[in-house]
Amino acid sequence: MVRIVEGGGDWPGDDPVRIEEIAVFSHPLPVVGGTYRIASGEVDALDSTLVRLTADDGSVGWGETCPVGPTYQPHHALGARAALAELGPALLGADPTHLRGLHRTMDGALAGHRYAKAAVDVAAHDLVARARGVRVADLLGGPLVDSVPSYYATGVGEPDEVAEVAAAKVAAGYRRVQVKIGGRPVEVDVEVVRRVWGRLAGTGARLVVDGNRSLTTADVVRLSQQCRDVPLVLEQPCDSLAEIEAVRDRLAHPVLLDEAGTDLATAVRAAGRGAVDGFAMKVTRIGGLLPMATFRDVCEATSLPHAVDDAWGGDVIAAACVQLASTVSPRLLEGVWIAQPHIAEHLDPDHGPEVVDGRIALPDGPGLGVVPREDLLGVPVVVHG
Ligand code: 0XW
Ligand code: MG
Repeated sequence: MVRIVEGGGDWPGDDPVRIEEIAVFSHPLPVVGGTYRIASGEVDALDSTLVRLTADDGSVGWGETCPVGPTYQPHHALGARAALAELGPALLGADPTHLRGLHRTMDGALAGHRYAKAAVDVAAHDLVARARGVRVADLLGGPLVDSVPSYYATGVGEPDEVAEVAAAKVAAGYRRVQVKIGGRPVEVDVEVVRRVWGRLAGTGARLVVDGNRSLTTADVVRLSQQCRDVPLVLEQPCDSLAEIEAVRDRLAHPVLLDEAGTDLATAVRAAGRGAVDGFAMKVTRIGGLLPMATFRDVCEATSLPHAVDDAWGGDVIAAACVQLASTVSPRLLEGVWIAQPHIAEHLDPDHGPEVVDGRIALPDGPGLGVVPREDLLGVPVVVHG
């Protein structure tokens, strides 16, 4: 006879624990060094949402979600907090150790809004790992490395200025540079690529050119053809997967899917039919670490490289990215982008992830390896429970 257990943990012998409180915090993250400009818009300060889950056995976990403004993808800060307000009552009493069950509970309370659910998912992973005294990476299959490569993303800028930044970042240890383009005549973007490659060629650094959905299909074909001799990778050059597929035969370069990889199903289908050469996946866009681990395994099964990124955010989401990325086969890991180089402060000043010589160390300690200092966070905007 098969007995279906409601909750009770993912490990035999676990005592069921229940979520007793969900606290939601808003935390401003001003951009260091001025405006960050990408094709979808300009940002000067981001509004991060942090979630603290507390269970009835006293265990605690932290999650975070921070859209990079309201036009990068269909996510925005107030949307995340509205979704969490909707999810809160359903989550009270749920078992945070039953990670799949937690997703079912959230999906039963609210359709979509994966970027808000991701904050709960990350907090639950942190809670479970901390309670067991292991790292989140151990829950996700085990780390393969103790540090992961990062990459530097420039803003949209003038050719010489972007080339200077790219060269400086390679000199600082980055082995991969992502250059943002778009929102202006494609001739300027071609010139950016040429100037940047003029500085990077021979250094061993890899170049990625990210259009953030902005180029027309005609312009991405033009750019790719005019830069045939530059061994770059294109990232999300036009708006949709359909647009990318429409021009892929006419491109001289591989293509990574970013914003249009809206969920696991889209990514699985794109991987299955060979529609793209890899992904720039965000932990929050796909809905958290549980679906991200499945995505990682799909990419490994199909030999597709991918980045492990988030759109923006502080120590909590950065640590979540590093924990997951440490479990990715190094030959397929394109890099881990965290916002730390653009942020003034750490919410966990002692353990906040940092890019050093182009790499990020896997945080020590249980759970995510970071714990936000609550005196830096202030009071929650909402508490359920
Ligand atoms: C470079 N990122 C990971 C950070 C910005 O939010 C945009 C993003 C991207 O690749 O599109
Ligand atoms: Mg991108």
